[in-house]
Amino acid sequence: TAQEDYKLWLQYYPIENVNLVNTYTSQIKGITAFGESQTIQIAQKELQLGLQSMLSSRINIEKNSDSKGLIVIGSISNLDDNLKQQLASQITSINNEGYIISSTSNNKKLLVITAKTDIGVLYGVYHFLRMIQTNQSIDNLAIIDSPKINVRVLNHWDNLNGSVERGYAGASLWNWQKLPDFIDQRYIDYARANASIGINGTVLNNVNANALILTPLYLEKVKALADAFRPYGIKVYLTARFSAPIEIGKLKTADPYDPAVQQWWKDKASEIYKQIPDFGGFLVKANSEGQPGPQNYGRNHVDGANMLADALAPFGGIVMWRAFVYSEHDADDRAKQAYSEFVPYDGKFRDNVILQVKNGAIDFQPREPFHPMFGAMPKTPLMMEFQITQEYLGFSTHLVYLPKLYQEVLEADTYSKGKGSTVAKIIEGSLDQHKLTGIAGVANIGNDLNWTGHPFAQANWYGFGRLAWNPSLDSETIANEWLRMTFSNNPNFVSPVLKMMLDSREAVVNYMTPLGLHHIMDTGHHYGPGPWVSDLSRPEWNPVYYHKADNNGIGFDRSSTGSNATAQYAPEVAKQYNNVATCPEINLLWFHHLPWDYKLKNGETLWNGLALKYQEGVNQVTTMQTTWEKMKSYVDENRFKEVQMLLHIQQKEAKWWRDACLLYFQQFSGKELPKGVEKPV
Ligand code: GCW
Repeated sequence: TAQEDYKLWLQYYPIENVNLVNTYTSQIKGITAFGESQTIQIAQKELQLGLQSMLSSRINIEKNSDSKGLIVIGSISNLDDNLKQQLASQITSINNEGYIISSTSNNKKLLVITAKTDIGVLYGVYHFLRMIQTNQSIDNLAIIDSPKINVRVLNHWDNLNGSVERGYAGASLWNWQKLPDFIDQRYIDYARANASIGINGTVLNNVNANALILTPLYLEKVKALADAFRPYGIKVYLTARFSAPIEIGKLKTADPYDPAVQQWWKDKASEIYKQIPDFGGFLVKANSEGQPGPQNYGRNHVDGANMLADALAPFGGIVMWRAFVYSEHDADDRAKQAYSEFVPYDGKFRDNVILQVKNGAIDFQPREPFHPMFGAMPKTPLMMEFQITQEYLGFSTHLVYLPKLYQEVLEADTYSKGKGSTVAKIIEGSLDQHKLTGIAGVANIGNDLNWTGHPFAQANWYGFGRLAWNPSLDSETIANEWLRMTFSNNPNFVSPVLKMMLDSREAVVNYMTPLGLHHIMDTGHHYGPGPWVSDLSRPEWNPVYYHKADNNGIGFDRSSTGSNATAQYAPEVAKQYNNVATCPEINLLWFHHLPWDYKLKNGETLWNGLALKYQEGVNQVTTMQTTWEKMKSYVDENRFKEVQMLLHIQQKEAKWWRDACLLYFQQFSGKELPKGVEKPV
């Protein structure tokens, strides 16, 4: 039923294996919770709900921890002295959001879930439930875990009128008209889902910002949401429109050097914190795609970001200043602009500023090499911005498992401090010793019954959260747990569908933009192919700018003989990308313009290889369909049919992509399609 869609990965299906149920029920005799907070009450309720549902039996709440086989939850300071002592040494190794799940060695055989804070306990409870959901053993547990990144936020590109920029799952969740007095149950369910994967912040509104969100009328509504989310460990952040002092403050300017402007932001911050004492801070898109910013007044990003940072600092707030900027003035290579604009300011930002950098230098493509800013600003904290919503990857119509993409970027080696300087280590702050660390995911959530439009797009929200907690997790592990929690533990289901998910990312790359091609989606909406588009007023809006196909060949020369964007990487990386022989073929046409008869590593010509990749993408989607057809007996009817229909569309559209791109590029290559590639009809 539609209700199953709604429950996301928190289905808590009854465990089918009777032996396993017996083992668990012999180990779990009840729950004791220490502490009074709402968070502890939520943790207790969730644990009871989950266990009762999965074990199909009643789980009692006990007042004390005297009897055998109890699950004891509570932050360390609330536990009894005996337990406190037992766990004293372990507790020092976690941070404020971390937790410990530990079986006691005494004959009571208690299972203790504890932490420094109640939020940590809630995270521990979700970890424990996940273990049961995925049918793992709970014998002799000694789990110690902490998030590796501090700020783990969703970015909602939600407008105040209820629309969602690049949102494909219905309208915004936030009902501004009914807030503050009406708290939709959906807000609670949203917070719960986020808490279950460790997301601890949410930016409620679009980076293309409307200043009205900062007016008293809206702040009251924002406060209501913050109050609803707080027990789940989720802080609220807002986007700050740089020109707000003019638009809602009646000032003549928003110049960051103007004392009246500075004061306006200080007053605004204190007004916000009066209502929301744990307000997270501001996210800012400035001087990008028409948004106002400090450059309008001849100032720079540092001036703008630091002014806002100074306003928030007394209250502990942060500024997430986006690095996604590009202008028509310097359009020889859009990929170079963010680096050029920001790297000179390394070390100049306040301590409570973090730069939010997209994973690649162009824009959330199916595949991009990692953004050269990672590793290039060691004195400035950088946070990652991933897109969970599939703007360039088939909206919520195509099944694409994104954690595969995220993992590829996180594992990329920047060489900024020699081999092993991965992007993950930079955003964890471990490479350059930063205390402020963060990761953002542009949400794919809307008010669709199933939250994300495509049932499998839920995995992208889930996977983002899991990687935000621990960027070293493997995307396969994440897909495996998500499938078990969301659908079934049956190996006949899990293993083929797991493979389908893991292959889906490469499939979309193959049928849309193989071998390093990028940004050839039809313009504006970015859905479907449009490599021919060339008539838009700004050069870098046109797909032809990115593929540069002509009779001589195809690809964007960003090597030292071209735009020299490669020079923005560490020498080791630049050298690898510059040389066509060492440049990974997955990035080939990102960095090189090559003749149609250039020989690929497999011996095929570039033209044939490209055509074969497009065909491979189509074939992969066909395989996904075949896999899914066999899964009918493991999945509820609604989700089975939805995915079946969506895969059917994806298959049609994979062919559309192949045919459109190959017919278009063929005009330049002047060559026949190789054997194995279906002729367009
Ligand atoms: O990917 C592009 C989108 C814009 C978006 C912009 C950004 C919010 O096409 O819709 O605006 O990036 O990230 O700022």
